[in-house]
Amino acid sequence: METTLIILKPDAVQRGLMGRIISRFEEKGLQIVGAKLMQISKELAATHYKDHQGKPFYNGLVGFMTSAPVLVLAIRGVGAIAISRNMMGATFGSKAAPGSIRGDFGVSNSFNLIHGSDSPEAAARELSLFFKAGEVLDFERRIDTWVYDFGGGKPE
Ligand code: IDP
Ligand code: MG
Repeated sequence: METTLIILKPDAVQRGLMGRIISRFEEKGLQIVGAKLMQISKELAATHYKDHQGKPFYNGLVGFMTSAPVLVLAIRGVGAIAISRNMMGATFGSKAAPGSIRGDFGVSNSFNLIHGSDSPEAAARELSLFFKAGEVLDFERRIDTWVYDFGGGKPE
């Protein structure tokens, strides 16, 4: 099982899209194991987006991400990182495919609704930035025996 960090960005919160976006992850079968409504500080945004420092869009990105509250989620499942990235769609709302979250709910390239970790290393780093020990929960869902095929002993 993988756990990934998802952020519903300020535009998703302000536009009232939190519930619809969370529903997509739940309907897919992924498990929400952490959730926090928060306003990101400039320092946390800079640490989170450190790989983008110096890029032309960096200052706008940090300004946007700190402008209003976000909903931070920890989402778990087999292959959750890649599955979530596919569900999010391409970075730019103008290019993201219909059926994806960015493709269905937005047109902007910078106000693109959602962040998702892009690798297991990024997920571990980002989860530890946004959640303290004990805030990401381990709990059993009975429905998992129907979400996954456990016939081979492990979830498939
Ligand atoms: P990702 O969110 O799909 O992983 P990244 O390339 O990691 O995309 O960029 C991080 C965020 O920075 C994007 O989600 C978007 O909000 C913003 N961003 C990236 N490239 C541009 C750009 O060319 N113009 C404006 N904003 C951008
Ligand atoms: Mg990225």
